[in-house]
Amino acid sequence: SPSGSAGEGAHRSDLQHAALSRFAEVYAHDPQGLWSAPGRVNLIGEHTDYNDGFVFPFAINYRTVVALRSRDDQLVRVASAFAPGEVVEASLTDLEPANLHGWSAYPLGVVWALGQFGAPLGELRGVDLFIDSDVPVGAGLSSSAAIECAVAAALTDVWHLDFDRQTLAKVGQLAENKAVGAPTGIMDQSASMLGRPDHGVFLDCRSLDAEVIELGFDAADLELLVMDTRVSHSHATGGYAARRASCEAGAKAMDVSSLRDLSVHDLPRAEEVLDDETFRRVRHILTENQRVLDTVRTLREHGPTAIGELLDASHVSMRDDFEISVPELDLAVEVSRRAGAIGSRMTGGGFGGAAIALVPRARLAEVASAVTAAFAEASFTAPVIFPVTAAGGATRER
Ligand code: GAF
Repeated sequence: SPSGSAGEGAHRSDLQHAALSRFAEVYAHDPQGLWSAPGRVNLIGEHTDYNDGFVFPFAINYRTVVALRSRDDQLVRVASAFAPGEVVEASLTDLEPANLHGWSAYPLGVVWALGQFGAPLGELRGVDLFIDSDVPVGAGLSSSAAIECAVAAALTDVWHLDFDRQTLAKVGQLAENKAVGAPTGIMDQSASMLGRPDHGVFLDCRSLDAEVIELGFDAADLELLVMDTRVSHSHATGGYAARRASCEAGAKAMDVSSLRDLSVHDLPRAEEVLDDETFRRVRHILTENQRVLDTVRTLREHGPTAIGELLDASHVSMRDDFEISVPELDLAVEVSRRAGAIGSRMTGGGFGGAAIALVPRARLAEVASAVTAAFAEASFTAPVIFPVTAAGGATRER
């Protein structure tokens, strides 16, 4: 469970040791190596990724670890701390997305997706895998991308595949889209592959050009607080896909291949052409793309204390135009702001999950207790509130 940034090194090594010993228990031999990949927080740029737009997430100090050992045959066996006692077996040569279910669809989906990107699965040796994670599940922090990226990084190493990090992000996305069945974009896997300590990943989802940009929260005495509402979301169900469909319909009605071809200057025409609901969906995307660019520029020119209003405006746009917020997220945002956050917004796909608040260190305790108290007052499930720091991307740990 979330333990904050304090003692991250010690905590990270605890998670690794647990995975190493659980691997040995399950498979009766030691793993040959250990890999990890982080979850992410999106600072700004929501639902813009599948519209070929801009995003600005960062990898966080919560990770998924994968212990692995090669086999002499073509079996892939996967076990995980999420499903104690269960070992799922598949053959490298007959993996099909339609046959993958439950938690094992994530790792096995990645194996299949590597094959789709050209890995010669028929010529490779199988593996035993064990997966553990401290990325909160269902909180909108991309626990699924963390699994996909950790598995993709591990397999790429042991199979000596020549894939760069952007390609591995696409492999993870393909697994998510086809094996898990969530029609998500490229943001989460990109953040998990490309993250760097104290940096955000500014990504153009059309060209896939990525630039890491210093966040400087620590130097400015700011903390990024995650407020997990405990309202569980799933992107494999209705709302996310419906928003994606609205965006596609909006682009079509505006006669462009994607909303990236439009900017805020096209809003007057969009308002004439589109029905009210589609117009509001499109307005969110066009203004959000602009806010990502403004955030990156503001951060560079004036530092992180100056980006608060952009975070606030992003939340309002998601709440009113894109309509993906829930009362718990709105409350967390509103109360954290009143208690001293300089900016606050829901993060991730929406319909639950977490909000983030950028908070002066001196106000941290006050913000957390105000939000907790407001949730109790509203009879909402108690939120889980913890700071995160920007961490490095997928890597071999040992
Ligand atoms: C989820 C998806 F996985 C991302 O691709 C992105 O669309 C995000 O929701 C919304 O910005 O995390």
